[in-house]
Amino acid sequence: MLSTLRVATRGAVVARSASAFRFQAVRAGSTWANVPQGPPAILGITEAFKADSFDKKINLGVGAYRDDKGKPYVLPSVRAAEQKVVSNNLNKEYAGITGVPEFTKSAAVLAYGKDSSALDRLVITQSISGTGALRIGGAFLQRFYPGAKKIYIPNPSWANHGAVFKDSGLEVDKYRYYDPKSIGLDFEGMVADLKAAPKGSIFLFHACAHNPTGVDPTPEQWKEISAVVKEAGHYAFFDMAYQGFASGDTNKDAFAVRHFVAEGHNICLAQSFAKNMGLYGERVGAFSIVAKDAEEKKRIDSQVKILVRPLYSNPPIHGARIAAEILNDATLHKQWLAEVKEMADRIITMRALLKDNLEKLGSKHDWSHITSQIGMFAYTGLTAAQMDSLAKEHSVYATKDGRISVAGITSENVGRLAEAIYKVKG
Ligand code: PLA
Repeated sequence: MLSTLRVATRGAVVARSASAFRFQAVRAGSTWANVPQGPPAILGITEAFKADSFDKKINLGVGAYRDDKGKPYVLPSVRAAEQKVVSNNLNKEYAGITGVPEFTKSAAVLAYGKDSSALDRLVITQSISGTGALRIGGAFLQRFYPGAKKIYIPNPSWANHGAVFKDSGLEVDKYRYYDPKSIGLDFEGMVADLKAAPKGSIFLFHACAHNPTGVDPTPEQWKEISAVVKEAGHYAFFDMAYQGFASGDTNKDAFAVRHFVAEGHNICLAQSFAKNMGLYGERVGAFSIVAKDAEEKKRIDSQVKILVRPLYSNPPIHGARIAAEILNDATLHKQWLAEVKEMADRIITMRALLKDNLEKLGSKHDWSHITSQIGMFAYTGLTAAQMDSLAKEHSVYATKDGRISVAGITSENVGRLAEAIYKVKG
């Protein structure tokens, strides 16, 4: 087989140079000869950033919090909790399939609220951070959702949502969300799309700090969305990757989730502790489903375990133990909430500074969306070509959709960033 291939290749390249011929021959002879080159993912931005030798380069690609010196930040509450975990001298045995119970119990309380009716009928499993939670959810819906195996995600959405759900075997469609003209929520379009979808459709909602737009529905709008979802018999899947990051208050940011549950929606939820605890690489998250009652909970729980076991057997323990220490220790919990608020506040300050700097430079554009948007990102409205110029001419790296991670802006680099944006956009 291989030699036939080589012969065929040889015949086809007679007229080409010897080096082209050798390359072809090697490619055709390899098992992976047909693997196509894919486009770089978000981490490709970090690679381009690292390869840039300019000392004032700025990386606003990935949504990772930086302190005002531009350095990765480990929360003091996390350091303290980690010390406690280490000094407890625990063993390294496997966790159960659904993870560290002290963690999942407290993660549920953080999301749903301590008095939530959902807590007694909640199926919850620890997950490989938010992405893993979404993937377990996608797989569960693919296997058991009684209606169409299709999920509607906002347009735009976090770039990975489509891929996660497609790889889970769901069809992916979009609903209107962002209006580039008003640089705000297309609430009417969103509601119209919710109403137009076939009854019993699955909808993904960003619980707070929508990525990439930083545009969230107001509490009043959430109430209306909940009513429309109920009327249509749709199923709500919440992705809460930024609890605390939007407002600085974990309760406020959980409004949509808690309102839906109070209104009788038996939602499912993906939680991440990457951003609000800065546990990015520890991969701490949870996936939960609100069941109808204890009997249903038992059945769902058994199937979640059957789903997780062949995926990764059971989750890592270290990060979950850290998060559990913080959530279950009153003093550490309080300290952590103050630190979340501090991070959210620094981001808000950087938004204001960026806008001020652009205005001082004489930019005639309306930059008010930079301060009205919330969460980690600013959706600048810059085109892919302008983002390219930012990278090539100004060593400012961010995603092509015009999203910049405000968490990467500092008092020192904000001036240069504003100048760069002003130069490419005016
Ligand atoms: N959901 C949303 C909306 C997100 O923005 C992210 C992360 C996740 C889930 C998953 O995060 P986790 O698996 O680390 O918990 N988005 C980041 C990182 C911050 C990334 O793309 O990987 C972003 O830069 O968009």
